[in-house]
Amino acid sequence: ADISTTLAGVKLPNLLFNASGVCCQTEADLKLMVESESGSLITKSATFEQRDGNPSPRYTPLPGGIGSINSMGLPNEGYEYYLNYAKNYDYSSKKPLFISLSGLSLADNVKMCEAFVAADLPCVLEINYSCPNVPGKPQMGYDLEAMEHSLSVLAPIIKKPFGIKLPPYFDIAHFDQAAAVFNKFDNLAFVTCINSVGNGLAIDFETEEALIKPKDGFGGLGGLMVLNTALANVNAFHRRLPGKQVIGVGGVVSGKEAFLHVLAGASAVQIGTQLKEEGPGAFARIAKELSDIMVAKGYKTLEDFRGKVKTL
Ligand code: RRO
Repeated sequence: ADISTTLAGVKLPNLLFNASGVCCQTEADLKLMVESESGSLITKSATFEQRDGNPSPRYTPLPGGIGSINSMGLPNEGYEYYLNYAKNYDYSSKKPLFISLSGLSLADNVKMCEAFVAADLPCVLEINYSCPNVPGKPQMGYDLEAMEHSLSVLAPIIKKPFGIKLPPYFDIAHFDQAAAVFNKFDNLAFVTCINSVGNGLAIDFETEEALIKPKDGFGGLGGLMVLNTALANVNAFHRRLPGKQVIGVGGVVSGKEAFLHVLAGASAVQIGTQLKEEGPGAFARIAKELSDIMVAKGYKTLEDFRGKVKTL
């Protein structure tokens, strides 16, 4: 089956790529993504300056394959590293490049966006409004006024189509209010739903210890345990943002969950925890599984079933 897609006006040979943060901090990581069967790749969220992030252990899978917890704390090489990567990227490779930016202030986001715009590259920006793990920095996605102000400054600077990475929302009123903000910005082309479910706590039963060190053990939850929250957010924004696209992320371990994300309305699907655990071979496997599901169900393209979840 044809699992190609178009995002923000750029063609992806298939809808799968990494969730920002996984396999994308260094050039070596990004090389693995380029060599994989992914349809695209996105870089680690960049700040203005390089960061080491939080103390380890700061990521662990959870027992039973239910997911993962992380409090990485935005370790990254600094935006100039990713700008340089973007300048040297082979855009003829058919795999478009996405760049995640997560400035610690609006002023930093302005400076980083201006630098990317000045370079006039065909890469696409995804602004991260949802990192849950920097001590003292609330997730901007939960402060709609601050997010609207940020978008009102950044959208005219970026000018071309761009996207934002959102935290999960859990209330219908919040879906309505957030969508009303996003609909004010014409060049906001896509929303990526969801970032990790913030500030979970994982405890080892035997040792009675938290599983990760930062923030007294609190960290973002990902993987299968967040699938249904992710599907709800994808579908809620797909319904509320006509003319915009949604990237689905959360709980994709096989072709089946990728299929469900598209049914909920996703135009592309990112993979985090499963990529971290399985490695880049996950892309070829999940692409094949999704294609097989489509053939079995009689769907030829993603448009045949995107957003077509049936309600009762
Ligand atoms: O680096 C992190 O701790 C991190 C980030 Br920036 C994010 O957006 N989401 C996440 O789960 N971890």
